[in-house]
Amino acid sequence: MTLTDDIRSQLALQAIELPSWAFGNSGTRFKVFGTPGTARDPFEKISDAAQVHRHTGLAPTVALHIPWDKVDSYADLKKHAEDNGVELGTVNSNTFQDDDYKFGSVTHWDDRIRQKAIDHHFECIDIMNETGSRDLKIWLADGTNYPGQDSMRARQDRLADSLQKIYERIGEGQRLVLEYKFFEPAFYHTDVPDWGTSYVQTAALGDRAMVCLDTGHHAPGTNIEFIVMQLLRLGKLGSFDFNSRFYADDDLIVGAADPFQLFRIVFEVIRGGGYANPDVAFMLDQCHNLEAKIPGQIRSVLNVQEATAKALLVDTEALDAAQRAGDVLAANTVFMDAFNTDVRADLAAWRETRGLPADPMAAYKASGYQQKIEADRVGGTQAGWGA
Ligand code: PSV
Ligand code: MN
Ligand code: MN
Repeated sequence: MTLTDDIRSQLALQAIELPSWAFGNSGTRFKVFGTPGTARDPFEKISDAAQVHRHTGLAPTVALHIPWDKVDSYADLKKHAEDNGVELGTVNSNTFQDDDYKFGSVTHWDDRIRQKAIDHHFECIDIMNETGSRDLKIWLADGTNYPGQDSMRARQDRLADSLQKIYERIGEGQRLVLEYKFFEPAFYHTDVPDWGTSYVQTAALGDRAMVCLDTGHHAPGTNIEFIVMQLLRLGKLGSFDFNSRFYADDDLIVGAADPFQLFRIVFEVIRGGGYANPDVAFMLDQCHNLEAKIPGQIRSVLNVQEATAKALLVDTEALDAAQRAGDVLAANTVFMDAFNTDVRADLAAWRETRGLPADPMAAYKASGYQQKIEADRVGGTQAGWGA
């Protein structure tokens, strides 16, 4: 099987947003290993993200995280991004690193703390107005550790109320995207644990409130592509946070742990009309603890591109016919034939026709950028997952 002109033109539409935090140092609760050349501020993170787009043509936007990416002038940051050939994208709020949020943020029983969390989202919306960002992404660490610790019902009601206030501030062309996660840091209950809760909460808000599906935020064995199908069916899939996991929220390179799962997810996106559809943002949410960060992101977007090429190769007519004939094995063969096709050479040749390097990983290595940042960025404090 080879890539057709139609598949190539579909692939040309692909855009994957990069997380600014992937360019800072990160680690586990045991240790954060510093890496030479790591960005020291939001400007340097954007410069590094731009390298990924330069070598792949796949990553035209970069997501910000506030307050980690707080700067004096967002106009300057926006200009810096544009000068480097990328744009600023989604703004992520952060209500999980302040002592006040020990028992919750937008779900807190204390009106003062709840208002503080709401005000933080207002600040994020102000920033979005300056950066020209469309999406406000909300992930909440809110939850409890012990049965009886707090009223789950009351927290859900406060969540609805807080989200309503935030949603009212969202501009015409903007969206509120609510991310769910089944556990961590809370271990007994989480206030937005699953797609159903995110769906119920965003449906109550209105059309500009959508669900964010982070691929690492499900219990092991969950059929994620089913959730993708269902959210697309309901018109509520706003964005993906792509990454991969072996155990929990590992935030590893997308497609590294289970390339077949990524293929199945992308297949459902395409079938559900979510591909190259501005309503469904493709984003990465990863941390590169051990591997180099810029090539780690290059590998990630290439993995998504590869999975997409394979998913576009599925012979949907043959699949349909086999399904309607009740031919289980034939249907599965059509599916597996596409997945088992090696598209790497075809993609490399196609990249060259578009003025991109056939091998973006090699091109980055040969560019000298890594040596340059290692030599230049000697003073100051490196950015970390958190600053
Ligand atoms: C925490 O689990 C998390 O990884 C969420 O997935 C967010 O998207 C990300 O942090 C950034 O806030
Ligand atoms: Mn996420
Ligand atoms: Mn996560």
